[in-house]
Amino acid sequence: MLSTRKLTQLPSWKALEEHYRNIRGIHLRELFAGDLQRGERFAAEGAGIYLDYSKNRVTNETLRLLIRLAEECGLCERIDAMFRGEAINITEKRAALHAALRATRDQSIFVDGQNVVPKVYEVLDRMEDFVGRLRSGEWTGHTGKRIRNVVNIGIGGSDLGPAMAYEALKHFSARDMIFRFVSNVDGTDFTEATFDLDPAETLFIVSSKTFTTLETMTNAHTARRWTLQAFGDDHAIARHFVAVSTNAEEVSRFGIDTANMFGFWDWVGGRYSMDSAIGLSTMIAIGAGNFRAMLAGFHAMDEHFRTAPFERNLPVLMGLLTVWYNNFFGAQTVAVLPYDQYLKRFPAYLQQLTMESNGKRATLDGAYVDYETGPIFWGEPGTNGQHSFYQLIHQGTKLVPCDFIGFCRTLNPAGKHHDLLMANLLAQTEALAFGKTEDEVKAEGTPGWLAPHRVFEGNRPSNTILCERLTPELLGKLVALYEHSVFTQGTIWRIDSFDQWGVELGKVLAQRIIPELQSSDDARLNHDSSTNNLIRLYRRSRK
Ligand code: G6Q
Repeated sequence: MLSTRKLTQLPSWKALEEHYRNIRGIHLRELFAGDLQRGERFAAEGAGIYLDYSKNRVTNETLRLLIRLAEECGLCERIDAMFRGEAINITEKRAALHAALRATRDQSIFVDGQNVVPKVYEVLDRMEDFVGRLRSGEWTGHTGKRIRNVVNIGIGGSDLGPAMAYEALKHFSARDMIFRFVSNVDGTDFTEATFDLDPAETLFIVSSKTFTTLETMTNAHTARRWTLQAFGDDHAIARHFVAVSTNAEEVSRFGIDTANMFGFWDWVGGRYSMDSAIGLSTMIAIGAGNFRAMLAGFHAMDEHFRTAPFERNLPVLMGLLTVWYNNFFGAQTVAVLPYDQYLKRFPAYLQQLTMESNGKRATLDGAYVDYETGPIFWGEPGTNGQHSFYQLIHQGTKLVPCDFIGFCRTLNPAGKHHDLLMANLLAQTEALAFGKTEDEVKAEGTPGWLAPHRVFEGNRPSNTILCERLTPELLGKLVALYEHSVFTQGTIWRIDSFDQWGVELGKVLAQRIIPELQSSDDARLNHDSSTNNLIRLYRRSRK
């Protein structure tokens, strides 16, 4: 039951503080030596994903207290409220109902008294029809040529999910088509994405929930000009542009036929939208059947999160472990290390999901926190990272909890590659946990003066997320795992994980600076001396 006490005054928080003092000096070597079954016991499986969390600095007592913390913070009630469609995004007065996007057709989920599941399926069915026509060649460009290139124009939540999913599921994609993603307002992004494309074979998907975002609308207008330059005919727009948006009026003003607009709803947050119509490019790439399999994967993890007891609930366990290191060990970051080349964009995707959701300091009741909230998420695919930043994780002065993500079966069997890849993943988790003592180093014949440099302290925590194969279904499960872990953390920290006020100020200030860069009236500059000076230098250089 949710306590009204301050987080740091909760009995479980106090108990965790004391428990931390007892455990911080204990090495993972001791924990493993004291329990020969630890590797099997500190593990859980959910929706077909296996989580080994034994290489974390936790005991049974830690888990008991963390779960008590979740209970005292009302996690059960918050999960129910989310799945019931309550307006848990309180600062925007909205539900956070991404789970409805992957509900089964026969489910009923109500927002303001309306069952939203039929609407979700109506859009999915329309997407499927459009994708079928496009992939079969029935939908052609203005000159009758088949569409071979798809360019998604969007940013943030309307870009990162589709871009990540395309890379992650490339193995399943239509190999005779080209997919590009334009997000940055830097003209280079558009230019490089289109320089080798034939306009007659190119479809733009303008993906924007609001259809007013500066970057997306600037790129969309550039795409419009690029298309008109090729055909000199306004009618071409309807064949080469479709939209994904909630704003029909703006879509139509842009010149896109609203029959070719795919909608979603205000209860879908941008960074939680890759499984809505924002995933149109994904569906074109992998086909409707694979897209539905991805949704089924999301749903399976939703069900696991909603129903599994906390001690066996993967998102809850991962969320609580993040809180454990963030708030008690003072860890500042979490490294996400997928050992799969297809997941190269996954850390970037997670950066938005985690940091835009939990990088906040105001609580739900409008007070400021007196504890740390969301850590910095970062990472690179293995094994590349091993040859760069892993040095710091192994021997640096900072504690960096790591999530290792690996697959038992590769999509591209090539000799012994996969065994080498997975051996490296396992070796890294082992090295981080157990390290190498000075005695061991010296026993190898290392001279005394060099020994300190070759010692690995160990006791560096990691999760290992082990999956079968990187399929569309699995990707859905993996994303949902992190979505719900983020929600678990936000619930503990009592913040609204679904708003993003922190992106507003910079946008407003940019609007003021745009005309100032374009004018030469020095007298009108009224910023601080640094900003004024930089604006002047920029103007001078442009002359
Ligand atoms: C995500 C954010 C943000 C948003 C972009 C694009 O949760 O809300 O990243 O997705 O600003 O917004 P539009 O889709 O409205 O263009």
